[in-house]
Amino acid sequence: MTAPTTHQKLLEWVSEVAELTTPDRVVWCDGSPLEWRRLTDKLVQAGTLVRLDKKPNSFWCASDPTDVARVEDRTYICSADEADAGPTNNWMDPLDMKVIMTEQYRGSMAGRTMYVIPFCMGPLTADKPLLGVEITDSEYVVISMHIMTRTGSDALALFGEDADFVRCLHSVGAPLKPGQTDVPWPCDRTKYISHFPEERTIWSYGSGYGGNALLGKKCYSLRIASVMAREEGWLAEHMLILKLTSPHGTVHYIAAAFPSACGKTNLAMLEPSIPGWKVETLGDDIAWLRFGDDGRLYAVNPENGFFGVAPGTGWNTNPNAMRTIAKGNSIFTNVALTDDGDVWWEGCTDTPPDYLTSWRRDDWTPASEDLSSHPNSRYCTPITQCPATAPEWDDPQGVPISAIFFGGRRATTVPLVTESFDWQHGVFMGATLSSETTAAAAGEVGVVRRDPMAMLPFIGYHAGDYLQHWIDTGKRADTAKLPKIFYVNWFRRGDDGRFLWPGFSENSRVLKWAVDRIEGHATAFQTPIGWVPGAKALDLRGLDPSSHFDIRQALAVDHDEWRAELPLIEAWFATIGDKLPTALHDELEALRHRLD
Ligand code: SAT
Ligand code: MN
Repeated sequence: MTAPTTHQKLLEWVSEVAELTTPDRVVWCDGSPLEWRRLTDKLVQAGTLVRLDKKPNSFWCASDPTDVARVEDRTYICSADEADAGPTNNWMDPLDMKVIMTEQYRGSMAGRTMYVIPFCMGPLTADKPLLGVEITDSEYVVISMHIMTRTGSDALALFGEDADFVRCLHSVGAPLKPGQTDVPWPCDRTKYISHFPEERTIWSYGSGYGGNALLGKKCYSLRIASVMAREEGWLAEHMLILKLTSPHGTVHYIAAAFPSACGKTNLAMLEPSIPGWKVETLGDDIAWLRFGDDGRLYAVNPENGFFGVAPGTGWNTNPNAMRTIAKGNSIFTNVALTDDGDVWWEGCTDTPPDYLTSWRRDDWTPASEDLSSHPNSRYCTPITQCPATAPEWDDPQGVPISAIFFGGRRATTVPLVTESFDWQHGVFMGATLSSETTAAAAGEVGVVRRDPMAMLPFIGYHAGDYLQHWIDTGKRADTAKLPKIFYVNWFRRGDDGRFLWPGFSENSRVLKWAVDRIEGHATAFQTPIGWVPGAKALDLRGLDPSSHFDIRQALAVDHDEWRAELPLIEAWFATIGDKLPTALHDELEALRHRLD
């Protein structure tokens, strides 16, 4: 096949990789519906995908049971200098890593097709489109990239003769000997997800799943982009972007950072419970924030689809996600398959079907002990299909952000909502963000860990430098034009373990309070940790007063709990080391002082 480009460096890189990995053939992807058809047919034949009867152009997929989430312990930032990776990333010398991985890649695509996927993160019409090319031996990756990025000929047209692009090399690491039959989900026991920030290069080996393999997502749009953003004076963040319209037609855009699987997608597509208010979505996972000519921060979603956690997504928790996937053109990975060719997962409907094929490909009935779907199972679906998508989601200028929300999953201590005193205090809130771990990453579930700006696994450089960059970003701007920063916790529980706040669509009441604060017509109490509303300041009309929720307790600032939090924050700051911004140390001392 002749290459559809005259970009010399790209051509050279493609032949170098082909020489190393020895695929049977090289295919340049054009991103067309025909290509989708060809590859999905091939995957159905291979047993990787099952075509769904009940959703048009949609597929069920079960991964190898060992390849189900991002592998943070196998994820490396290979900066030239170890000090640039910092204590929160795994580091290896780039040359050493390349020696190891070159041997892994040698012959790794034998018996397979090597696909070259040109793609663009963010609108194709951007002034300076951010381009990438993923080379992969996985058809599943190609079709997922169709959904998650702007891919194919339209993207390749932007490369010209010599445009810069991020090199993303991926192999599942499962070469086939002549005549050897393939497995439905090829992968290798050994895995590496390596980033070379100075070279804007990503090398991924051994996994076919999600953020390990769809390299435009976390690897490029967060880890590599965060390095670019620091150099160029912008922010690449793990944030949803939503548009909130009041009954009077006033519009505010909000960006919000939560660790994986804390309800970010649900918030992005929220259906407000308060009459007259409207939420539209511009993105559910990643935001690139740049200053506009007017001095405000503008957000762009670099992605083109949603890669959402399936379990817990249902008509009562996220009807817009359900409507989006009902339109088809979607891939479902590690959920359960129904007898009549549909998908199901825990929380999809109230009552499970009588019989399912589980994500492990086993027979499953409601009496089964195991879950039908993996807790990190996913739907992958185009953003354009979401009825709640805002028309301006693809605007290359992005949208001006009024508020930034940080949130985590905490059973205690952290109130439903707190407004920061100022930008620096807001950065402190983000820097000390903590959450109980979920199934989105391999490892133990339910442990409280610090997760600065929900970026801990995604900062492509030293966490201390990253926090300093946040502080500096505030200094570069006119304070009045900066977004206000809020800290939320939908997950606080009472002594008896019950949730204190109903969450989901009721979270619109918190959004409303936040924009009312921005517009200067909502009250709050000054507390040691920031501005916190009294129960009367929240619009609670229509909320069942006899419900078992306890708004007062959800909003309470317990000084003892916060005093107990101080040494935990101190210990977390100590792990960042010398590069912790003095401003954040000052904020901690100021908090201690206010609690005395
Ligand atoms: O696997 S992904 O990194 O794409 C999803 C997530 O962890 O949020
Ligand atoms: Mn995420």
